[in-house]
This record gives sequence, C-alpha cells and structure tokens, in this order.
Amino acid sequence: MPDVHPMSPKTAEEISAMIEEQALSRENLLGYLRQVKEIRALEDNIAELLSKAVLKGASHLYAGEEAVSVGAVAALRDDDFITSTHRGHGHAHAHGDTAAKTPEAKQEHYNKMMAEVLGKSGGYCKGKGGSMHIADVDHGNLGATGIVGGNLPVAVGAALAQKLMGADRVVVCFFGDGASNEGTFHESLNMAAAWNLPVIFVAENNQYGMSVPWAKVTKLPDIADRACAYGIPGEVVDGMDVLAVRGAVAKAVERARRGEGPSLIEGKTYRHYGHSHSDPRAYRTRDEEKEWRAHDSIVVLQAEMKGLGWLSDEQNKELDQAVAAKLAKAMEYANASSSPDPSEVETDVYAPSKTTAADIEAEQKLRERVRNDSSMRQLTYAQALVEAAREEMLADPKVFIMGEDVGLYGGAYGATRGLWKEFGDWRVIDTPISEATIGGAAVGAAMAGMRPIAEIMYVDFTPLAMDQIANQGAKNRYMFGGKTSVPMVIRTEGGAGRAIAAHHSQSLEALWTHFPGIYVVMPATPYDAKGLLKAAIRDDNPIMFIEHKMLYGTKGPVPPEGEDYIIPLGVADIKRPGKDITLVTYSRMALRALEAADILAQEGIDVEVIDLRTLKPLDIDTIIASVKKTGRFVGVSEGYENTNFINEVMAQVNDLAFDWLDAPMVRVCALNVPVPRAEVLEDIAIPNTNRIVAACRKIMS
Ligand SMILES: Cc1ncc(C[n+]2csc(CCOP(=O)(O)OP(=O)(O)O)c2C)c(N)n1
Ligand SMILES: [Mg+2]
Repeated sequence: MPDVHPMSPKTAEEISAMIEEQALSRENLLGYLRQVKEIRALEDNIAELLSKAVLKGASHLYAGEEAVSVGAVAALRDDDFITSTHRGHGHAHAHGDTAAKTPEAKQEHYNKMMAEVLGKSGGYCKGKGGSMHIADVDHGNLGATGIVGGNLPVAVGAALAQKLMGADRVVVCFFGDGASNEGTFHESLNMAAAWNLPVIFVAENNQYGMSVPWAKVTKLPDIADRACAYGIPGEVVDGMDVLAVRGAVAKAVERARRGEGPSLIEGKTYRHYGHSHSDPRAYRTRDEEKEWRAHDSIVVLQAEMKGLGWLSDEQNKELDQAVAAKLAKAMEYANASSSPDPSEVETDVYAPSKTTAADIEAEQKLRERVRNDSSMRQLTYAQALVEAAREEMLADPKVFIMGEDVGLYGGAYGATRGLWKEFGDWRVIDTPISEATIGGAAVGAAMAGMRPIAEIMYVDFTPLAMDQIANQGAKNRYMFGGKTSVPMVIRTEGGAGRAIAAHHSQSLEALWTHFPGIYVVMPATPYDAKGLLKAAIRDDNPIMFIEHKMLYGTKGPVPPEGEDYIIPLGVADIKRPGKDITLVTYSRMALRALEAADILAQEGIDVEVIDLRTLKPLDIDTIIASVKKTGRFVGVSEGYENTNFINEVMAQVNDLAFDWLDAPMVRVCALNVPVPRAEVLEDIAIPNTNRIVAACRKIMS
C-alpha cells in the first residue's frame, strides 16, 4: 500500500492571506461552497442510482475532488475554455454553473447534467454523450474525453486558436495523475511551452490511476516536478482547498493572458468512491480513506469559512437544504425527460453539407472543359495543392497550416512550398515531431473557431494520431449532441513507389474510412487535388486528405489562377467511359487503371474507369449506374487486400445491383504483406497495370 496523506490544513493566517491576495468576499466563498456541495450531491445521487441499477453506463465519480474544479473555474473569465476527462462531472458543473447567470439558468444547467448522465434527450448532448462526454462548446466547455490523456492536445489547439486570433482567452485543461504518463501529456506540454500558449494544465492527482498508485508507476514524487522539463512553472497545491487551487490557477491565468505561456498545477486530492461503481477499492485501506475524508473539499472550505466568521451552522444547513431541493428538481426533470427518439441514432454524425446541386453541375461542366481544352495551363499535383491552400488562406484568415517541416522546408513533398514565406510563422506553423498533438491541436483549434490544415508527413504515421483524429475529432459532433463542428483537414500522403519500405509506403485509407464522422479524400490528378482541397478546407467536417507520393510531380491541366472552383465532396469522376466493365478505383491506381484500359481497348474490351476522388462520402450512385450498364465490376486499390475499402464498395454493389451482375466481382489490391524495399518486390506487392489488365480479361472470359 502506498503511503499517501492529505496536505496539512492551512493556518488562520494563511487563510486570511489567501482571501486578501485574491480579494475574495463572503459571497464568493458561499458560491464556491454551493458549487462544491452541488457536485457532491450530484455524485452521491449517481452513486445511489448505480447501486440500485437504475443508472447504466460508466460513472466515474468526482466526489472528494470538488475543490480542484471549483477553484480552477473560479479563476476564469466567462469567455475562457475548459477541457475535461472521464471524471468530469465536477468540471462541467463548476463551469456550467458559473456560466449560468440566474437561479433559473443554474437550475436548468444542473437539470441538463443529470439528464445527460441518465442518457435522456433533455441532457446537454441529447443523451448521446452520457457521463463521460458532457460538453457545452458554445459556453467554452470543449467537452470531456473517455480516453485518458486525450484532452490535452485539444486544449493546446484551443489555446493555439487564441494566439492566432489575438485573443486573451485561456484554456484550463483538467487531467489525472494517470494521464500524466501518457505520451500526449509530454507532447502537449512541450508544444504549449514552445509556443507560449495560454493553457493551464491542472493535474488532479487523486493518488491512483484506476488502482495503481502514482508512486508505483512514476519515479518523481510530484507531477508538478515535470514542469521544469518543458521550461514552464510547476506548482503543487492542496487539491482539497478551493482557495489554494484558485490562487495558483489565478496566477497561471494572469501569466497566460500576458502571453507568457502555460503552467502546470498539481492538486493533491482524493476520490471518495472507487474508480467506478464496480471497484471494491482493494488497493487502499479504509484508514487511508478516513484520513482523506477528514480533509475533503467540503470539510476544508466549511472550516475556512467558519474560521472567518462567514458561515454559521444555520446558514450551512440552509445551504444543504437548498442543494437537496435543487437536486430533487434536477431528478424530476431528468426522469420526465424522454429517451432520445430512435430516429436520432443517425443524426449529428456529420455537419450539414454545403454542396448544392449547382456546385455539382458547375464542376461537371468545368471537368469537361479541363479535359477538352488543350491550351489549359499545366500544373503539377504539388503546385495545385499549394495553390489551393494559398487561395483559401487569402480568402479566410481562419485557415492556417501546421505540421512537421511545413515552413521554410515546404513540406516533405513540397506541398506547402512558398507559403511560409508569404504568410509567415503563425499561418504556416512548423510543429514539434508530435503527431498525436498535431492531430489533437487541429481538433482543438477547429472547435475554437479556426480552420486548420494539419499535415502528417506520411499516412504511415497517422496511427500515432489516431485517438486524436478519430476519437476526439471525428466523434465529437455526435457525442456532443450535434452542437459542435470540427472543420479540419488532415493532409497526408501515402503509397508505394519510392523504395522506402514498410514504414513509409502504405495505403491506409481503409483505416480512416472506418470511423464515423470523418471524410476521406484521395485525389489522382492536379485538377482534382486543387478542387478537392479547396472544398475540404471549406467543409465543416474533419477530413482525411490523402495524397499520393508518386503523384506530386505529375502534371495536368488546371483552370487559370484566380478561377475559383471547388470539387464537391462525394462526386466521383468517370475518367474514361466504357460499356463492358465498371472499374472502380482512386488515387494513383486511377492512372494505372487508365493505362490498363488503353491496353484492353486494343483487345476490344471497353472499360469504364470511375475515379472515386472521395471514398467518404462515397458516390455509390455513379457506381451503381455504371454496373447496371456494364454488368461487370472490378475494384482496384493500392491498400492491402485484407479489409480493403474496395470490399465495402463490393458489398454495396452486392446490395444494390446484384441482379445486374453478369460475373462475380473482382478486386485487385496490394498483397497482404508489408511493403518491401527491393524494387522488384515492391512492384509486385501493389497492383501494377498487368495485374489490372489480367483481372479485366478474366472477368470478360
Ligand atoms: C487511453 C486509455 N487507457 C486506459 C483507459 C482505462 N481507464 C479509464 S480511467 C483510468 C484511470 C485514469 O487515471 P487518472 O488519469 O489518474 O484519472 P482518475 O481516474 O484517477 O481520475 C483508466 C486506466 C482509458 N479510458 N483510456
Ligand atoms: Mg488518478
């Protein structure tokens, strides 16, 4: 068993000094005590509902730790932000209660918290988030995450947005002792420190992760000791004492507002209950629990107020009664609130499309013009991408680029070349090599009103940012009841062809098509690259924009500079019409498919080549119309055959056009092997023109 004790209570002199230094009134302290008690009442009530099995789902209770959230939020302005955790009811209550200005609004906020925990339609997130995902983005609560350490990069991004907007708002990021051993902790503190971002990292050290004590998994005694590794201030405070937390956070907030960067504040605290309802707390003694209970958030604040002569027993009793009445009303509201309507299950996944029928028609016409006008200027794929980003950055000051070596270097494949020179350090931002926090900072910046384009150098590295992009980015809108948008583009590149082996050559689009809430775009030509990137930047959804490393130098016709065009997402391009075979493909394989189609044409086989351009949203209508015409389907993809995205397309064709098929569907994909270095092996590991030709001959025979 670890030897963990609460900090010593403050002396009367120390308490007076804190009151004076922070210029606090009795009213202030009464407000804090009310919030602490309201959190406690909520949590005790949830514990009871869990034990009666009235409440389902996880609930990580915050009882005991209230002083951290109440103290930290008390140091904020109404327009500041917070990000929260799986143990987040206290954060959401302190923040939401402070944001609500009338007793009615405060009751409504309390009601919505209770209803959300119960999964009701009247909850903050319409019952889609629940205990672990309460958010109120409009008022600055950027939400809570179920992934330990997942919210730190998001906080960095929200703070980056403030810096880019020239605002003096700050972000408080709550997280646990366990989270401080996640990689995101280190990446986030480093990035925030390097850029002097206005974040206050508030570590809630309740002594344990789920069961494992801090001392067993960490060498340093205090989380705050780590601050010096990032060149920022670190301070330990009594996390059971609202005034101590408030005092430390207030200083950190001032520092952050002055542009001097982040701070790390560690509150030593303790949770009353187990990690979750099923936890028998075998890892700690009842004596230890008793000692901490005698120094808990309510006990400490009541004693301080009584010492100051600011709280009589009578007043305290009245406060308790008011809290009980408020909770009863919240339960009444939550019980009366209906469960979400089943029709809600598929709403709120994506922000509404901005594409109009006129956009689609205009692009169809433009595509024809681009194809038929031999005098049209030629650009490389890389130049087209640079031009797209440049035009959007000129049109919208919220658009910015961040990533590894995107500045002076111009990106590993030159897709941001020249932009740093034109737009400077804070529109084209060179980041540390921290993929998770690049992804998460893009999420946070997007939630806070910016439109980031974050470059991840190779798609092979996107799994390092998978939690941030998929959990924190793609799911936010749904989890938070459709009340938030994450308009970000993750630009990356993939594919084989440069003999750079298994860690730099994959096609991982299938991974990214899997998650609800994110679109996947994969252009094959300079014209498509420019129009799709512009559309992606303007779209309000998270987008994985995957370029191909072998295409950057390829040239093709692109409309004149200044002719503003977009390619609506979800519209495939029939790159070659044909009547015998529907060949569905994308990215570099579209070019190989066209070569194959030319060869097959000489044999009298007429292949229709459909370039998906966007895998999600998928233009299934164009595919089905083609299959109904040809009766034959060949899918070509550079991704591994196993669980390839083409398999999904085939399943949909099976559902929608089985009766029109004259032959079994065929796919041509990469072999199920890591991409090898040797050119001779690399060439056969992915589909080449011969394999595509052979597949088409087979389906015709
Ligand atoms: C990435 C990740 N790993 C593990 C878990 C399972 N889990 C949930 S909470 C938790 C303990 C977290 O400890 P800490 O950060 O100290 O927060 P506390 O629960 O003590 O408030 C664990 C292991 C998770 N949700 N996410
Ligand atoms: Mg903990």
